[in-house]
Amino acid sequence: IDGAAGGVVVPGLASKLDYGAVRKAVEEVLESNPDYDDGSYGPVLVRLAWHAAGTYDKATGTGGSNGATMRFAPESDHGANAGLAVARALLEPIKKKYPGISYADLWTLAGCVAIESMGGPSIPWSPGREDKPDGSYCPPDGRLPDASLGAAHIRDVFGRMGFDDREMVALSGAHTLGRCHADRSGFLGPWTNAPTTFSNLYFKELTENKWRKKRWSGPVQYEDKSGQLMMLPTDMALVWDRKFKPYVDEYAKDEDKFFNDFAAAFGKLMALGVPGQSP
Ligand code: HIF
Repeated sequence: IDGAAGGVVVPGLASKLDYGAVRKAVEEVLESNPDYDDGSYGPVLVRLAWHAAGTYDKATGTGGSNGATMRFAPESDHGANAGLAVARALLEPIKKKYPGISYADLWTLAGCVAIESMGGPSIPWSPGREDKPDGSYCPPDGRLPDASLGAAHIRDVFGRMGFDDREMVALSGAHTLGRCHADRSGFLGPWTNAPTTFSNLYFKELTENKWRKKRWSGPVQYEDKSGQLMMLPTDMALVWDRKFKPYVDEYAKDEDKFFNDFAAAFGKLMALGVPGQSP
């Protein structure tokens, strides 16, 4: 990670920022509340980083993590961002302690640190994001994916950001982390039995477990025989689509390959729209 070690001079700032210290501060909050979900804030920090970045539109160069516009309405109130106030509040004391880091850098760095701390690969990340001053810079609603749709929608949304099929499947492996909350998205439950460990378990569950529609009054989602694990329609689309499926199989078999491809794709996601870093 560029800038991870020692002090780095940030353009426009007189002081040096110790990104190593910021990383350490993030690590310290991850398991600071054993009663939160599965005992780690890691997954919701990964979701914050990705929702900040995933609004990017390659064609117009709008959206993306640069700006940290999710601090403001209307983006903070977009349905897709329900529950992320928890993650933003968690990072507030770190921002106070290290005011030289932008929110946009802090949110994306925190997501990367969370992945690494939960056992994942090291994600390429560089500072350089600047915060926008108000909500007039927010991207329009509807740029983040709708979990009730299928393969065509996944390609629309991630293609708009500039990802190919392999990258889309690699990224999807992040759903090995965390869970769905009825009061945030309407969906319910974790994808794996190890939701605070980064691994290729999501792909193993997708290919080796049996999935059926859950019978309940909530939105369409899939469950395994135990009824404890879940998949979203967009997750099932990866095994139902004949072009996505070979990558799912590959990552289920080869965790090293998944880690390599994931690190590159997630690093690319974090860099979208960032001056000097975006492809
Ligand atoms: Fe998620 N995702 N995601 N996601 N996501 C949820 C939770 C997490 C989609 C929908 C949902 C990605 C892609 C997609 C994480 C990380 C990533 C939830 C549940 C939904 C509905 C929210 C809640 O109720 O709390 C869709 C439709 C995606 C496109 C296919 C990324 C690849 C997998 C880009 C990604 O990195 C993480 C982590 C969580 C868990 C959050 C938590 O609080 O535990």
